Amino acid sequence: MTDIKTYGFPQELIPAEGPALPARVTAVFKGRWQLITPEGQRYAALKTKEYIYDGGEEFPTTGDYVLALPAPGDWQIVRTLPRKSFFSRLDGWHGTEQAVAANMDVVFAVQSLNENFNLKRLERYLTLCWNSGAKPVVLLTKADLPGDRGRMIGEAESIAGEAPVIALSSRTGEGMERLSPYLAPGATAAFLGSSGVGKSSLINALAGEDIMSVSGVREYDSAGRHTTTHRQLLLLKSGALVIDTPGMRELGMWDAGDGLAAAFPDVEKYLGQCRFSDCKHESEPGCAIKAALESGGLDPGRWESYRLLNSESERSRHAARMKQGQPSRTLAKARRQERKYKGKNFPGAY
Ligand SMILES: Nc1nc2c(ncn2[C@@H]2O[C@H](COP(=O)(O)OP(=O)(O)OP(=O)(O)O)[C@@H](O)[C@H]2O)c(=O)[nH]1
Ligand SMILES: [Mg+2]
Ligand SMILES: [Zn+2]
Repeated sequence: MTDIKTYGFPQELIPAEGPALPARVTAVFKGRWQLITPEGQRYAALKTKEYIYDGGEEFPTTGDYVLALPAPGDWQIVRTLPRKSFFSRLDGWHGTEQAVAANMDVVFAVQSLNENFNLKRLERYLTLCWNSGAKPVVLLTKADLPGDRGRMIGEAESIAGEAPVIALSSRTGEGMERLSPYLAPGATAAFLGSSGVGKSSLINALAGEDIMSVSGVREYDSAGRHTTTHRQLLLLKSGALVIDTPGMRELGMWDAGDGLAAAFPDVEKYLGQCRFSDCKHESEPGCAIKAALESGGLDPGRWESYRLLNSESERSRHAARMKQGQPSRTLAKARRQERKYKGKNFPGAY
């Protein structure tokens, strides 16, 4: 018997009686879900009726809590339970939302202290991280490499807002202890960032053994190799759960929701202050943004980033509306409500 709660499964979502059992998605392959269940690791498919014909259930992703019907072969997933957090990005090819991970307490936005370091990309990650509902933390890896790490750390801190910035090295162990507050038993942390920044190396260092394969090539040509090929949730001996993810080539903005305001408090504080409520912040009189830019209260680079991410987010919101035939506001609200499942009564028995 596996105690599903050691995998972070909340007590209040455990059904009082069967036939469906509680499970957590540890990986997703083509049409096949890897689960940790009370009976150990199992594989499952989605039950067509609930997911396709009735279409009411959200497709589960790595980290999701689900209910599944046991079977001698593949189990059947019948329900995706409400999420406390959810990270998604734009699937640029299909113009749709791509789920990355669910039910994280912390999301580590990982960059390395070399040529991978990029503030604009970090702003993009932080926006989506804040919107996920999990706590974002910036990890700057490979602190052992020579280079101007002081400058890079300072720059990252200047845009990170409330998100802590941690410089560390899985090679020397420097800074690794600063991760422990985020890795309590039962807590889930996802590692997100470009290929080659050292996400799997960090997980191996935390695990104290090589549980994920790591690119063997040297740093300078390691970028873009994509050593990790699928998202995987792992239980560390310490009791924490980590989600390793393949490096993302690009991080397209999905509807950033509340994420923009959280990632850009320095911009947000001026919004709504303009004389005209529909101010485009271009040449209108009484524009608070323009005034803040002129007085130096608002950094022009930050304003530019905000505008870009906001317009990308608007575009995704519009695309979502067209696709789903319902206002995205409703979707956003539904998602917010989903997050607030805590303490609510869930019809356990399937
Ligand atoms: N110098 C140094 N190199 C590191 C450190 N951590 C990882 N590396 C190297 O960086 C390369 C990439 O590491 P990975 O852990 O595979 O990177 P990843 O982020 O998991 O990459 P993907 O799985 O492709 O997304 C490997 O050659 C590691 O040896 C570190 O702290 N210092
Ligand atoms: Mg990896
Ligand atoms: Zn304005």
